[in-house]
Amino acid sequence: MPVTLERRGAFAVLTLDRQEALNALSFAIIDDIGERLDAVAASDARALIVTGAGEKAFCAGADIKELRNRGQAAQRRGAERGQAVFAKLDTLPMPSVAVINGYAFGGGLELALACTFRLATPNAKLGLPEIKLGLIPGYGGTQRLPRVVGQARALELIMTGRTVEAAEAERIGLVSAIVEGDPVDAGIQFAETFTRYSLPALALARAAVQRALTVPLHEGLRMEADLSTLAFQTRDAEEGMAAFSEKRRPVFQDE
Ligand code: CO8
Repeated sequence: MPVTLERRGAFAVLTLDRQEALNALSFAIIDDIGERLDAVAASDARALIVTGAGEKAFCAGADIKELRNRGQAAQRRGAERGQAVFAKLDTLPMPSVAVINGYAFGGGLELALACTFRLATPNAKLGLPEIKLGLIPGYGGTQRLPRVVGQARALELIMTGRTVEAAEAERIGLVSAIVEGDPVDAGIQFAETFTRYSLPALALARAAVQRALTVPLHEGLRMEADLSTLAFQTRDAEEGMAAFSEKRRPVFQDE
């Protein structure tokens, strides 16, 4: 199976496994990812880990061989389909962590950019090299990369198509950390730093931050007031504040 979805304890693990093509994204694989993400959304997993099978690649991007000789309408539908599938990550009820364990180019980096967090193994190499093919990113890269690393860096990376090594990716905030060892274990270890918190509170925090760069400040502040008021209305907020007063660890129920 080129896309597998497994359960590891409280976590869902989605693995791209098409190693002969460095886990490149055929259109069929994009559809598979969409189906797996729907299954994750309906599950009680506390976080999703996304990674690539094998030692070499997270994902080398869209399947270049498939992109050729297609009409304009088909190209547009392809880009919109990829964008729609990756956008499912924005609205998953649980956070997602991409563990970039090798090449993450083009659509591969765009998949990682759609995840809530990104980690890199020391051999990771990241980039949006579409310009070298006479193309530009089409699965969200021109929109998500500047939101993560800023406009100037995004322009430079997209217009040169250059490769970013793991250390630079960490320095510019493209990944949160460089991790050693088994990628899935590393992703789970990272996710465990926040997944004991209330899932609704995590989702509200993520929704608020996601909108910070897309709306004017006054609207963002109003939306923050709305969402933080919603957080107050959860039972978990009551539990969290009670636990503080009673000097004990809170037990959140995701309610
Ligand atoms: N698509 C298809 N096959 C690929 C891809 C790819 N993106 N990347 C690697 N492969 C295949 C190779 O063709 C090769 O297969 P074969 O053995 O049959 O020739 C196999 O994987 C191994 O690859 P290499 O021999 O090239 O391995 P190297 O270790 O020498 O090089 C690289 C690794 C540097 C990653 C190199 O493979 C490479 O440059 N790959 C292409 C990277 C790239 O340009 N990615 C961006 C693609 S465009 C994109 O993602 C656009 C997204 C939006 C599109 C919207 C459209 C609707």
